[in-house]
Amino acid sequence: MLDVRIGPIELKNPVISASGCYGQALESEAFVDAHVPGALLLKTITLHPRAGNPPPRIVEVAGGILNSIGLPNKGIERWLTETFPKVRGHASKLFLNIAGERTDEWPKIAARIGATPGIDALELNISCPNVEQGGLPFARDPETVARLVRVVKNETPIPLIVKLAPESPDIGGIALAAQENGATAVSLINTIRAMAVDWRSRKPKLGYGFGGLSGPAVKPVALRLVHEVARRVKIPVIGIGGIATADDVLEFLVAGATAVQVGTAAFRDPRALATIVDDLPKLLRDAEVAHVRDLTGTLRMPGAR
Ligand code: RRO
Repeated sequence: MLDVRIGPIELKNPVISASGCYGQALESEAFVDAHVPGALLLKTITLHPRAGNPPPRIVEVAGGILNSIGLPNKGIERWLTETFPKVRGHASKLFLNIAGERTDEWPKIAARIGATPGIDALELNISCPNVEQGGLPFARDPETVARLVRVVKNETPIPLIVKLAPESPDIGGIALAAQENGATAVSLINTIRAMAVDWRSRKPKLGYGFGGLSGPAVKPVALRLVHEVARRVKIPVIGIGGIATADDVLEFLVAGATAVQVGTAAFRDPRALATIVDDLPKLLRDAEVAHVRDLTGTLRMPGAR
């Protein structure tokens, strides 16, 4: 009733943890067993170790949170040798989110991962700033994304999911560039650039100054973009953005997603992933839907738009 396919990957259910919201290993295991989601997707790993951004890294705003974490991590070498052995085999499927700061870092990370058994997909975090282009995100330009997917694909046989940024001028064009260069799927949306201000101190509330908005506030934006992208590409679309209930999951599927990621909801309710997975079968039964896949892309749009 719940199993879905993302290219060659079979997921037992369409619910995946969103990058940054479960951990870089099994940090959230006390709340949600890593086998519960269809796949466990971990927080971004870069080529070199990074300290991350100054605190505060997260602030609450109406309808969600802002974050500016800044990719703190030990780098791919230490993640593979120290962390991965503790995670391997503990999840139904394991997806790793990766990012480079310059174009040549991406294939280096991919080459280090190679064909490592136990990593089922790589999610390319193209929202990250490209230091070679003055900090503009890789996600801005279809040619840059096309090249990135090609060079990563040259180094690893692991399926690639390209995580799209909501602010790309032509998100459908970026998705097509990913598809045409061998991506297995696209996921969207990453957070929306935003800020919170403390007027008394005249300071931004985040240590970095600005960050990314996520949570219920972004859900309508994400639904619209999932719908737009799903109409442009043939590869599976993974919906992300403010999903907090099983109803939210099914809305994204109807809009065109094959699977979804749940992130910010876990900060409010650490058991959210498990509750959502548990609630799906009853919603489907009540609506007499035999299988989640029967819902994907079934949105009836008024007229031709
Ligand atoms: O680490 C972060 O600050 C961060 C990343 Br890499 C991302 O892709 N999205 C986000 O909201 N925060």
